[in-house]
Amino acid sequence: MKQILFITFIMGMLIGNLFYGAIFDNDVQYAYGSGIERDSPQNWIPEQDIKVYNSGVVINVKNPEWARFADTNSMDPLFDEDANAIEIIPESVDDIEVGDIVSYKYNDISIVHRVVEKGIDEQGVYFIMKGDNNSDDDPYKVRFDQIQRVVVAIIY
Ligand SMILES: [Ca+2]
Ligand SMILES: [Ca+2]
Repeated sequence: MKQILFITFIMGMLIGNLFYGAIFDNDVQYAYGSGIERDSPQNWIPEQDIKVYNSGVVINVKNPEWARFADTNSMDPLFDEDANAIEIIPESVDDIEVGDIVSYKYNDISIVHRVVEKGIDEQGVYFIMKGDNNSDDDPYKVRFDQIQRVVVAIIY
């Protein structure tokens, strides 16, 4: 039986009613520009699983985990130490694609970087990771058993 957990963000206290109209009346917002296409995260949470009410926001997601970040700057400007994130545990190697932001174990630390390459070698599937703000890829292949979670929402 699949269990659905609910996360409720009480935004009513944080965002005044005046701002609701400005934010939520526009269904689609455009980030205008002429930049090149880059790999973005997959659509982990379908639109119908995000409910926006006057009193708050409910995101319907299975097995959510709360996450915070260390101030390493490697993912600036996307998120920094004050951001919170919702992460989920991926079920299989097929779930992870280029563009996703995942946390993985390396030695005793947890690193949160973006998948920039997915390939196959003699040991199976591997991922190459990179901090958005780093000039170089992480210098090793990451395997699925090192991957802990996938970032599905960032909250500022
Ligand atoms: Ca894109
Ligand atoms: Ca920083």
